[in-house]
Amino acid sequence: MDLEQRSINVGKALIMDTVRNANSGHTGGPLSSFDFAYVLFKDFLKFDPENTDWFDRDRFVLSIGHESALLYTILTFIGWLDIEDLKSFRQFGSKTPGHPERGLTPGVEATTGPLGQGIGNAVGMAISESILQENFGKDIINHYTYVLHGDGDIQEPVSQGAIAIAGHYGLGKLIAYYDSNDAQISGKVSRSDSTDYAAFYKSNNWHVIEIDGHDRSAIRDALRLAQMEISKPSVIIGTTTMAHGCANMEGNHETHGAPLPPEEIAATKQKFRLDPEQFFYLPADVLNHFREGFDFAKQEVAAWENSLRNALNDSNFRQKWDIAMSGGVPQDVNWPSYEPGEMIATRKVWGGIIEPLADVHPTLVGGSADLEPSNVTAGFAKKVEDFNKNNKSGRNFAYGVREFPMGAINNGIAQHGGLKVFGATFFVFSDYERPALRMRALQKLPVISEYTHDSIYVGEDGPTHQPIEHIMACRAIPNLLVLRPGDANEAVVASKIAFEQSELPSAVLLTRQGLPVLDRNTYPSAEEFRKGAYILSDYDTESPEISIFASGSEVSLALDVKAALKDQFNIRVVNFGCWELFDMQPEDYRANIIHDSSFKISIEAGITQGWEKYTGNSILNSLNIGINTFGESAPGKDVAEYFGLTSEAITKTILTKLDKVSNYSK
Ligand SMILES: Cc1ncc(C[n+]2csc(CCOP(=O)(O)OP(=O)(O)O)c2C)c(N)n1
Ligand SMILES: [Mg+2]
Repeated sequence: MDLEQRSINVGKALIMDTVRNANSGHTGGPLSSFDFAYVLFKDFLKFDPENTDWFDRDRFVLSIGHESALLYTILTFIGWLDIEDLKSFRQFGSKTPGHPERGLTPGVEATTGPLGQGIGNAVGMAISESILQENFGKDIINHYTYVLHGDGDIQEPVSQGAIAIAGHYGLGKLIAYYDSNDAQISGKVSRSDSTDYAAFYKSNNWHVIEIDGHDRSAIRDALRLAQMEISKPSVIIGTTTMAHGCANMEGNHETHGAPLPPEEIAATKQKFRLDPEQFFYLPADVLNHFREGFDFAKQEVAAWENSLRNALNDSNFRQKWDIAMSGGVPQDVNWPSYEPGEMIATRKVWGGIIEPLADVHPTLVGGSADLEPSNVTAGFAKKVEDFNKNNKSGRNFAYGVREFPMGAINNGIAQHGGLKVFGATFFVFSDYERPALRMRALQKLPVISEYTHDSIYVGEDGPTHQPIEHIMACRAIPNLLVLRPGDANEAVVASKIAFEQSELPSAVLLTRQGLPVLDRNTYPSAEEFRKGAYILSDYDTESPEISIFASGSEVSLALDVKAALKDQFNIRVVNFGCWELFDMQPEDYRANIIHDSSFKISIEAGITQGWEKYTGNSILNSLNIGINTFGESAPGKDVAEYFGLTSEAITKTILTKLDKVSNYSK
């Protein structure tokens, strides 16, 4: 048996042992993809064996995240993990969690497991490579992005949207491998699918190569062909067999998500000419064989480091490189500011932010899911031009009506590093992007969502387009900053906060309708928004009676309510635009805002559920004003009136409530 076949057998035995030892995990798929993964990592993938973070490494995404045992085995061959890690597969605190987690395991580029999104991530990485190469030249940025996917990934529509974009953009250095093993959890793929995926990929402008996925020389030829095709992304569709190589269970879909029975493992090891009594066996001859290209890799890295040192002598290059690598915002941005007295829709501010930012931030990218005029990204698009197959230096993405692919792609851009990225749509369609929001929050990727049309003030488009539960649904995602500024100057601050993040993703919620620009001579600076909640207008006397917490368009409404009730009550108005930032403030700051004996009222044009966190839920001492049903189709003002979101209606609600409260207390 040649050393390569022996190495493959040893790798497959490691996978079987790893899953068996954990008594949990996936075996069948890793065995069907192993031939490809082995060839890719041993002979094609460019990486620095001594530095997982080398910037010009080829990227590899395991979209089929349940095949984690496959990836961990390969990472053990490389030396980034060891046998002890494989022995603690799926255990608490290990570097080998159930599904690959970026940031936890060296060599894992993307957290995967929710099928389909990894393909979008890879598309984002390939876009990044292309744009960064335009900026920094081929000596510095020149790598491939590989993605391994299965039947489940390609059935998820998010992948199909990302594939369409990749083909449209002509991402020639993106190479996918489809492990087509005709098995998924519930049986044969034909139970649920009769799509011709070769034709599908072709129609999406991909270069398609079909091979026997267990023929390693065919895999090598296909990878070379894929690398040579530079005008289109390539997919290698490998026809494979589930649990390939197993003694008795080859082809059995039940091997998908389970350890193999010990007898089957023993029989398979025997078939592989390995000792069935030996577990976690990884001999030196196999390791040395796998690592025979490492010396060459180290030379390649040294040459690259030399090129970078030379390039950094040029101050223009250095400046751009520093901005790209820092992930921050340059100092010299000409941020807009707005005068009191005007009515300005906060979405209008977005254009005023990203356009001057684009002037001084060469690696700022982003776009809208076909709502360019509404999201006010058209000026940006005109200024930086569309990225497409004929214009790799374009920095605007015309995503089309593809919110979820947009989200997954933007996550990939952030995973790659080097670009600052935003994606825009209507707030109501954040639902369509939500699974990507969750994955970016989980991975701490500082991607920005600009969500406009943030409430029922959308108006005539009606309940389908009016966000109701969305703001709370976003707040429910850990790590996600949900920023709802109250006027144009706060919208500038909220956007700055979003662009400054190095770890936290954000959703910037902006209005369709005009809002009064607050007079900052009367009120504290808009920079106070950074605290998440701040006192906009305090009690006028020592006896606190009512405090009102409001966000976004309801902030100026709260000020109107205060004005209407000022003769009867002593009222504090708190601008409560970002819960997450507020929760990060020191305790005494938070206590000052929340913990007094005032009657607490929240006002927000969305569901009230959740505000009790700050107002308390005492019937006697709190009131949550909002909308707990779906919206209505009518002009925004009329809808607001219908839901009682006017100063008159709120004043009445408060008076009625306080009247009842005083009756209870009697
Ligand atoms: C979005 C999503 N839905 C469902 C699952 C649960 N799940 C994990 S693997 C799998 C089947 C995948 O089949 P395939 O990609 O062919 O993997 P193979 O059985 O070949 O390993 C499913 C439904 C998931 N991980 N992600
Ligand atoms: Mg499958």
